[in-house]
Amino acid sequence: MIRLILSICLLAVHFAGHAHGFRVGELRIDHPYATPSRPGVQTGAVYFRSLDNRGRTADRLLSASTPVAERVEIHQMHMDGDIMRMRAVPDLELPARTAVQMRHHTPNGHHLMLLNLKVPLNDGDRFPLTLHFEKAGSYTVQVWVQTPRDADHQHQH
Ligand SMILES: [Cu+2]
Repeated sequence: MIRLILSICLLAVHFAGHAHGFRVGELRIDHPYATPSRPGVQTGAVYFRSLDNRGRTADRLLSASTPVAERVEIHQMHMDGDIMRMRAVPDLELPARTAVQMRHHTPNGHHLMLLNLKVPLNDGDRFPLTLHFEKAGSYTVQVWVQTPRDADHQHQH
């Protein structure tokens, strides 16, 4: 019974229309999406509209995993002169009462990098992604594959 209640809470998808979201304890994971992969390219990127910690204590995203890729890295954008680049970071701090930006290529923003894709990601696909949080534990979200409106950037490393 407890387990049933728990799964109903965790599965609460409370966004209508073209967005979806998940709650894990005090964390709100708003609209996880991935850009379609390009032919011959073995990497993909997952963004969230936001990752919001509404609790009074900080948490941390430690890692992530998905059946569609061999490995997932946490990446952060940074400016290198005039060029926006990305680097892998060991984890992502989620301060109390703070929404972390994980939108498409915001300066200093984060995203999750999918390395060695096992299948191509096509517009309209959905795939599971398991997030491992230090305090909130592990939680699986559904990622929507879609082309963002400002998709004129190339994803470069
Ligand atoms: Cu990246």
